[in-house]
Amino acid sequence: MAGAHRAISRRIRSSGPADKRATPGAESEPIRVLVTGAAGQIAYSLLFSIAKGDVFGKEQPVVLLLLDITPMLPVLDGVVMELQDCALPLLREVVSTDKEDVAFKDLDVAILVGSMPRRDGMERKDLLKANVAIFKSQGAALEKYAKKTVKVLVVGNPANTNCLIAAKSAPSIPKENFSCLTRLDHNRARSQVAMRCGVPATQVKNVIIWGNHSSTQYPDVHHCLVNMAGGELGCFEAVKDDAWLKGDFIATVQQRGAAVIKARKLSSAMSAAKAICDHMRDIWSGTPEGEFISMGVYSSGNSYKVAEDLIYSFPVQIKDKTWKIVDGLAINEFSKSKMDATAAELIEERDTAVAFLGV
Ligand code: NAX
Repeated sequence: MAGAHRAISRRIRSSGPADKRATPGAESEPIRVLVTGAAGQIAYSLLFSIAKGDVFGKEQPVVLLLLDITPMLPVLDGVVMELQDCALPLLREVVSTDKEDVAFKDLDVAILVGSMPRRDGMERKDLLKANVAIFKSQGAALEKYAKKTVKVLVVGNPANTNCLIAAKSAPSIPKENFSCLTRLDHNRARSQVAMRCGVPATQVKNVIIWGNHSSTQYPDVHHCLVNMAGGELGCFEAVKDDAWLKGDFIATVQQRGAAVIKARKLSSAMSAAKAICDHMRDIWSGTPEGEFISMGVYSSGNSYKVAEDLIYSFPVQIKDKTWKIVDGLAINEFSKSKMDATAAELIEERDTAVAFLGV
């Protein structure tokens, strides 16, 4: 019976010497990577990529810490067995637990996927309240147990506000170490443009997701470049359909999550896991020269007049594990109004969430 399952942490070590033979040069210290919601569907798509070196590099050993709630521990056991059965050279240890003090200990990276899902009949406020409690507790655990250099990526929805609450609950960890996932929206926008132009997604760069990871987000292609017909074209010139770019394209990206749920009867998981890998790989190794990507980061000090003290998605470049918002991009009236609308939603969400903090 799931509820009667022991709420303990379990450690499974992979064999050391054979691993070293299989991976020449893999002598560096393993990094400790936490994934929460580890028994869920996104984690199921994500863990293999992390464990095989797609995120932190092919020579970086990892210890995986897997956190889920107590009733999910038996499911987590199955995930651990599968990770073992992959026989991966970089995976040095797997720890599965329902305890925050075990899961958050000495972390280099925290990927916070688990959150309270919306249930039928649940008010938005009640959902926010439940998630404030989770991310306040996990922020406090980061503060108490993780390394101060830990990089924290929040995926669980509402991702921006959950990230803000976690950061506020970990005052001794730099705010710059926190970010939330809007890379899935970014990849969706990139792919939509690529399909329209008949080129691979790699030929499209510098789309921007502004604001909240919600249907108010603004996918902006005014600075996007498409490599086609032997040169680099601005997106509007490449697509040759302004009405689509200003209408259906934006709506498609904003509502893509709902469209996937309608078709699959489950929310995005494979594409979410891929986006998490892209996001964390870029934090770890940097963004390509001349390119920017989207992620939710602290708005304080931004040059776009977005309100302070929000986790808002901006175009960023990353070097030496440090992100910087890309400044000075021209913003027209069309863009400004959409950036303001998504900021207004985030302000309201933040104010409601912060009111719950003291409760
Ligand atoms: P699942 O319901 O499959 O898995 C979530 C897991 O989290 C469950 O195993 C659950 O037991 C666990 N969990 C719940 N509370 C927890 C807690 N306090 N500590 C640790 N684990 C806990 O959901 P899945 O499809 O994996 O989605 C996870 C989250 O990602 C959801 O909140 C979802 O809305 C969000 N998403 C965010 C995206 C983004 O771009 N920011 C895109 C994909 C996804 O929709």
